[in-house]
Amino acid sequence: MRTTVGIVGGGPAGLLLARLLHESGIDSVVLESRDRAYVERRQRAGILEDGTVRALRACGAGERMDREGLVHDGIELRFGRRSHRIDFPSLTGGRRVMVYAQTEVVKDLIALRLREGGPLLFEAEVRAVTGADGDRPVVHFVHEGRRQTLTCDYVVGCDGFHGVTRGAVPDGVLRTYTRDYPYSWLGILADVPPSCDELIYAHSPRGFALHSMRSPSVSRLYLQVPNGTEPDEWPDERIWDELDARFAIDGDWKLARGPITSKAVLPMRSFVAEPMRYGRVLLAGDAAHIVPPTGAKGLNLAASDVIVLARAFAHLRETGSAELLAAYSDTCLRRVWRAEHFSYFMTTTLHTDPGQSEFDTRLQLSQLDRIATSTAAATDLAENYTGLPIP
Ligand code: RFL
Ligand code: PHB
Repeated sequence: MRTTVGIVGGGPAGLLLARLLHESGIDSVVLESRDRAYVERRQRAGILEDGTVRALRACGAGERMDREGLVHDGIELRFGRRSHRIDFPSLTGGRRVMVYAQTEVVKDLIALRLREGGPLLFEAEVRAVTGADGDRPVVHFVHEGRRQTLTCDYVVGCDGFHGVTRGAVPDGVLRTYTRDYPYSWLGILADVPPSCDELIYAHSPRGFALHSMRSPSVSRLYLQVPNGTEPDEWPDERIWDELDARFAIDGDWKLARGPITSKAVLPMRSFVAEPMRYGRVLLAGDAAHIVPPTGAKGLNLAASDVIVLARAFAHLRETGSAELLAAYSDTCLRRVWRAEHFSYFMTTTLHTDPGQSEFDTRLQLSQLDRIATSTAAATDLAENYTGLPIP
């Protein structure tokens, strides 16, 4: 097989890239190791930045999002038994976010890709990418029990944190930066209308909690738990009692309970790999960087990487100049590091570290109070949360 751009991984990064390239008349092949049902069901992100929403709309993938997605104008911060709202449009010159699950974005992009004729191969497991520093990199994969190769002009690794494409960058060239956090999230889906109109990020003496949603009838909630926690240690009643305790404020507010339909524990990590390009191999999305989910940035960073990359490929096709491709890594990394810092900041300001002193807690509360009372501090949060401009 042969193509212009070989795309490893059919998550949001790979699928959006394939769509954007198609719009510019550039052919690509997407190889995805899992089956379609698995990829469409994997529970992950829920918040789309303004720039991600616009990009999905512009490439024809926004129709159902605009019908079913929930536009949010702010978030609520809870700490010290009080509640504070951060209003996004007034602080950012009109930016908002959209609650529309990653599962739905992926379903919409897969449907579009198959309608435009693919190629998108499921259960195609990439084993290695070779020839990054030559003219024709090759993707080696197994599909329907047969070993195959895909020869490309360029290969883009959109294969997530555990993918293989990053391995095409030699050890002496690749630099990685990692931070693991001493806590995880227990995430649940529940068949109950959300108890709030906007997301609630709660700092409490018992640890962090987040109230998000998937639709007017499905709630998504998270609790900070110790690393190594098994979901079985948390029967439903214990989860609701703990959420109640962490969201508690003075005044009336009640958390509605309902049947829990999914329960999973997620570790938290920050990771960056530099550079995001080596020869004719490029990395995008979680393959190059991950963030703890507290800033709602992972999916959005994956989208902004491939928006920058698709523009660079279109520029190459139109002008013959590889200048934008050469700048890809530097262009993306500046925004990536900003999102890394914001995600780290949200995480460490809202969670309770197991070794945290009373002094550390007072610093967190002071920082949260500053955000709640200073327009400058709230603006900084709102700009980062709704998403900085895509370069
Ligand atoms: P993905 O989604 O991991 O997709 C990679 C794809 O590559 C496939 N693959 C391979 N295919 C072929 N051959 C191989 N050898 C392969 N190895 C892997 C995989 O099967 C998969 O389909 O990466 P991508 O596309 O870069 O997208 C990144 C996002 O998925 C991720 O950043 C977000 O989900 C992070 N995240 C959030 N991001 C947000 O922007 N807002 C949020 O609110 C948000 N919440 C979250 C999150 C992530 C979470 N988890 C589970 C990590 C909440 C959670 C709970
Ligand atoms: C989600 O809805 O899954 C979600 C929302 C906001 C976050 C993380 C996850 O910061």
